[in-house]
Amino acid sequence: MSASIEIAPGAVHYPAYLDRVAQEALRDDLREIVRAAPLFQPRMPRTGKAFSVRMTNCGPLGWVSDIDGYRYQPQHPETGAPWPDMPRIALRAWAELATGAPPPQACLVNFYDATARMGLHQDRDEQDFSAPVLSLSLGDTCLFRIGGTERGAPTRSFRLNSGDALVLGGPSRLAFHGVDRIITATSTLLSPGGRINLTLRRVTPGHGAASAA
Ligand code: MD3
Ligand code: FE
Repeated sequence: MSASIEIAPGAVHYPAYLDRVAQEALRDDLREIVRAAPLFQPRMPRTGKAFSVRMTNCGPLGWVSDIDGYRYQPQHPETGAPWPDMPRIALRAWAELATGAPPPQACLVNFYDATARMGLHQDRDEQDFSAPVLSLSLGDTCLFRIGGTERGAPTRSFRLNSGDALVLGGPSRLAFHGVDRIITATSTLLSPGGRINLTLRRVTPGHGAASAA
């Protein structure tokens, strides 16, 4: 396994966790996932303002956002079909990096073009926060920002490169975070460029001692 760096308490960065062959395999799996579960444009609750990021999901549950709110649901919001299975490479990363956590239930897949970004937010739509969130990055590098558990706390910026994994557990599970920008032409994995991020999450409490360690 690659070396890891704790960038904040409970936030562990694994640069180049996936080698090029694994990145290509995951990219090809995602092509099939998007065929089965087309990208959709999430919208902000209440205002209906469109996100700049397009999304899809895989796994038993998917995260969706529309004028009515944020939620997890078992079907695609437009096709009504169940979400496709999670890629094996993503499940393997969870088994290896989210040690002891119960199985992931949702894998949100975010697609960034050169101008997309994601504002500072917390991930708190899950019923249980004891499992970490696992992020896998593919394609162009992004400048990502992480702060504390209160919005006003100081933030720090890091680059996430293609193949990097990031595990957000412990005190960082509820940290504010966002993507300030994509740094174009930093990877040849995706044509015509852009970035894909997968976040694997546990949504409901697991059973037994699953959240230990
Ligand atoms: C989770 N995605 O989908 S992933 C999201 O790169 C999201 O697409 C970003 O935020 C992306 O909700 C960032 C990495 C990340 C970083 C910090 C976190 C996920 C986190 C802190 C707490 C929980
Ligand atoms: Fe998030």
